[in-house]
Amino acid sequence: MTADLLKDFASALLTGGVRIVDLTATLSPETPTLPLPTEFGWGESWPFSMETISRYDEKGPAWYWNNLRCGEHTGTHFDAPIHWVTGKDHENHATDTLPPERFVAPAVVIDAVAESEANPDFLMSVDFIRDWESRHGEIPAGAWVLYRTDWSKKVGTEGYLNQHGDGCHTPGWEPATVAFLAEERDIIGVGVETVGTDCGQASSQEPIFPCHNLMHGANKCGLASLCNLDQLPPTGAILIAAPLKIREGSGSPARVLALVPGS
Ligand code: 23J
Ligand code: MN
Repeated sequence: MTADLLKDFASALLTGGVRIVDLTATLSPETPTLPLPTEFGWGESWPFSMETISRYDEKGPAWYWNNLRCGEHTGTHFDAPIHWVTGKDHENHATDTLPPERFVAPAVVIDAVAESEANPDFLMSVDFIRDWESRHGEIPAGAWVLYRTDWSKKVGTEGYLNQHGDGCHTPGWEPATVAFLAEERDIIGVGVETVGTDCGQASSQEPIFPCHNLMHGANKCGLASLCNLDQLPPTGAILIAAPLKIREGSGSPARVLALVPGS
């Protein structure tokens, strides 16, 4: 049975019956990193940088390779539960110990493009999710919830971080919504197109950074800086999203792929 399923899957991959959508942004020195408020003395994440060791030259006549440097939470990346203080006592909560079953899972896509365009501080409510469920069915346990804003299309413009004197203005969640998803839907985690899984003004929400606080507190994961969510169906995609196996890592840049029904 299972062997037949994988055989059918292999042929669907070959014939285009299953398509792969890359949800990963290109990592470069221009990749935006999270600007946290500066007034509290909080540490800063290094941006991505790359230094060539050799490129078929005197440092290595037949080989090209680079040294890399970046924060764990740079570009399209995975947040492990250990990332937040509320998740610090879970078992298998870091990049090297998370069960790999979490890395292959179904995804639902909730479209909030119009709302985010009209209001960059849009916060998704529980009612918004319930309305989505009335059209597409209940979010299944063990699924990723992807928050579509088309915000990834703003990368390279001021509008992406949308930073003003009072901080960033990007969409996110009402605290009750992440509590609902974590407790009443038992999802794997949430994925967003913005630089982090919380809204731009999350340092003034209660609790601060509610998505990080409540999701990681419930041993759930996160995905940030996704792109191409506009190419996914509302239900029916399978996500492959795995962090690097960094010992006691809190997260890492990840290659995130979606399998979707093809022709
Ligand atoms: C640390 C503190 C606040 C936030 C974040 C990290 C992230 O967004 C992240 O990448 O995990 S909001
Ligand atoms: Mn992160």
